[in-house]
Order: sequence, then structure tokens, then C-alpha cells
Amino acid sequence: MSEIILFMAPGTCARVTAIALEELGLSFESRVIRFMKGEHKSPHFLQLNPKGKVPCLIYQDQPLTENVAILTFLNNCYGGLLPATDSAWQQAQQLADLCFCASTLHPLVTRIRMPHFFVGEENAQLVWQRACQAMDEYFQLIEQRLQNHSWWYGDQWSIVDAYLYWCFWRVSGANYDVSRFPGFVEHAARLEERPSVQRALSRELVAEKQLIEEGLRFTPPSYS
Ligand SMILES: N[C@@H](CCC(=O)N[C@@H](CS)C(=O)NCC(=O)O)C(=O)O
Repeated sequence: MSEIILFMAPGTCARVTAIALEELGLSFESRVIRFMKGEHKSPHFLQLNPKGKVPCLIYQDQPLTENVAILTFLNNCYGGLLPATDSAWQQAQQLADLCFCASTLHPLVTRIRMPHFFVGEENAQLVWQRACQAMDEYFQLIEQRLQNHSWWYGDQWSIVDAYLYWCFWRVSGANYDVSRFPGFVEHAARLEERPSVQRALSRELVAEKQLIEEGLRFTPPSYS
């Protein structure tokens, strides 16, 4: 049995953890959670993650949840995911950047991608619109930061770039107009060239095909 298992679903924020594991060259097994079958609420999965969400990482037989915690743990163990620093201040700044992705951007991503989860079909359009408006401010901020830089931390790639990329990819597939942020568009294209990202995306493709074959692929309604 593999020492590391990643419970994931294609297209979800588990992609960020998968990229981290691929970037570190760690061998791991990805196990797909079938949302359409309610597997995330099954007693077995809830025992691992009582919040019923992916990613859930099994590391030496123990579950660890929350992208920020998983990425920080992996970086503390192996390095290479964030710029190396002994400064507690710099470490806190990096944590702030991960939290920005997880707790500022991600909730808006969910409202843009699946507004009907919050209010039902009849008001979903309004939630989508408001979330897009709120997202504009943050995408402008990211666009500014990426100006004349390849990555969030300048010349150095980090897992923050992968997290930003997942947010970008998710909303661009939900009719949010990303063409207004050309620096961010280029950043996403640059990120997709990384072998680690390609390997993580290939894993998702396998999982996606599996779900299609089983008739369990989730396709949310589209808003604009
Ligand atoms: N705070 C968690 C959020 C995880 C999360 O929301 N995952 C979504 C997929 S992107 C999920 O599993 N959703 C299933 C559900 O909420 O029922 C993290 O950052 O890891």
C-alpha cells in the first residue's frame, strides 16, 4: 500500500495538493471521491475528514485536511514549495499568501462556479454576478503583483502559484472574464507548462474518465 494517499476529485482544489506532491516527486496514490454518489458524506470518508471535503491527505496512515495545512506540512517536511526562509516574519507572510487563496479567493470561486448551492436556481445569477464583482478586486491585485514577474514571488515558483492557478482555472471555466487580466492569463499558461502540473492534470483526466464511464461526472449549470 502506498504511504501517501490523496483523496481528490477532478477539477477541485485537491489539484493544488496533487501539484505539490508531484513537484516534490513523492510517490502517492490518488483516490477519487464520487460527489455525485455522496461518497464525501459516506461514514468511511467522514471518519477521515468529518468536513466531507477534498483534499484529504493520508500520510503515514493519518489523515490531514485543509490545503493550507497540507501544503505547509509538506513544505516543512521536504522544502521546495515556498521560498526558503528562517524568518518567522517571512514565514507568516507566506502563510498569509496561502490563506489569501484558501479563505479569500476560494469562497468566491465557489460562488462563481456553483452559486445555486447557496441560494437555489432562481437567485443564482445574482450571486454569480456579485461574486464576480468581488473577485475583480483580487484579480486586479494579483495582476499587479505579476506585472514584470513570472511568479507570485518574482523569479521563484512556489505552491502559491499553483493555488492562484487553480482559482483562475476554475472561474475562467465559469464564464468569469479572465481576458481582462493578461498577466494572470500568461501566468496560468506558464504554470501549465510545468511537468508537475501536467502530471497532476493527467491524474485528474484518468479520474474524470472513470467518472464519465460510471455516469457520475458533475456538470453544474452555467451562469453569465
Ligand atoms: N477549506 C478547505 C476547502 C476544501 C473544499 O471546499 N473542497 C471542495 C472541492 S474544491 C469540496 O470538497 N466540496 C465538497 C462539498 O463541499 O460538499 C481546503 O482549503 O482544503
